[in-house]
Amino acid sequence: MNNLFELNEKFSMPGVVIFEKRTNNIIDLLVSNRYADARICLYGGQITSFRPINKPDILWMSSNSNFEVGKAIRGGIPICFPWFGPHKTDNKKPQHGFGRLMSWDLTETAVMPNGETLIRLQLRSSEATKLFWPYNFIAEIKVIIGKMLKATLKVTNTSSGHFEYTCALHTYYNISDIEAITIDGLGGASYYKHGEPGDFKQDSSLLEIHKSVDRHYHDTEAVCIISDSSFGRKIHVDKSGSKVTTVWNPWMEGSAKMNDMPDDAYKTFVCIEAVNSFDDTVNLKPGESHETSVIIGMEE
Ligand code: TA6
Repeated sequence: MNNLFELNEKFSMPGVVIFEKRTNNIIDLLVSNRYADARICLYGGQITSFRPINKPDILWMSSNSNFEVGKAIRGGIPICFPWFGPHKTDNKKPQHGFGRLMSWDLTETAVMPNGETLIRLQLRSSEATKLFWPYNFIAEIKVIIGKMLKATLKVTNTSSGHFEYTCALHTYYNISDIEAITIDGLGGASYYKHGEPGDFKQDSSLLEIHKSVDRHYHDTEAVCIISDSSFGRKIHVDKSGSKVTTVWNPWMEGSAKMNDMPDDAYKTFVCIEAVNSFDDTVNLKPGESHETSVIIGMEE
């Protein structure tokens, strides 16, 4: 359903959930409760804003992002599915899969007993998804907006045979200055570098970023903490169902090459991603499901 009138009739909740149309018929769902404000774009099933009351956004959004069918939204929490990164064998297929390039159906909006808001979105296999991937599946994004933001991608195999997929909750965090933050949690973890052979290890307990970084830390389920003294906050990044954590920042040259972000955008975001890929690819038998979650919160 992608009709503003029908969405309002069926899913709006006065004072809590409303809908807003962007250009190109793309619809956003806006949540407001006693803990936070949030915005979710039905295109891509992408959370683009999570703002605890009276605080700067925890998620970063590019001011130059496309909001156009066929193009990815730059910022928030893109859902990479059913593959992470380039397709393994066919470079004509979209980077990071088709999940972020399709409209997701809203299936539920609800207020929880503690005042948190629950939102569910679904993407089911269709002729359109089978152009890219031959399997039957149901993918669901469950979002809980409270003091913390909890986002879960649940994938169920509804095919008659087994399939495997890779995925990521590719979260962009809003920071004051990339050179002023530290990331705690990955000390001692091993990582692959994007596009470079070998296995590396982070010896220091804190990660500081002073050049482009594209690292896939493996065998880690650790909580990461982004300490941002200028913003006077620590962002807690917890996850489950994922053993790979990717850290990405494209730096100056990379930002300048991407026409959907300002040239100096790299200064104000860092991606810390909950990933299933490499040695943590998901294999599902018929009827089985897997859940990949992030739990994001703030300490002052
Ligand atoms: O997750 C890191 C990464 O795969 C990088 O290699 C970088 O390309 C980034 O994602 C962004 O990808 P995108 O397709 O959104 O430009």
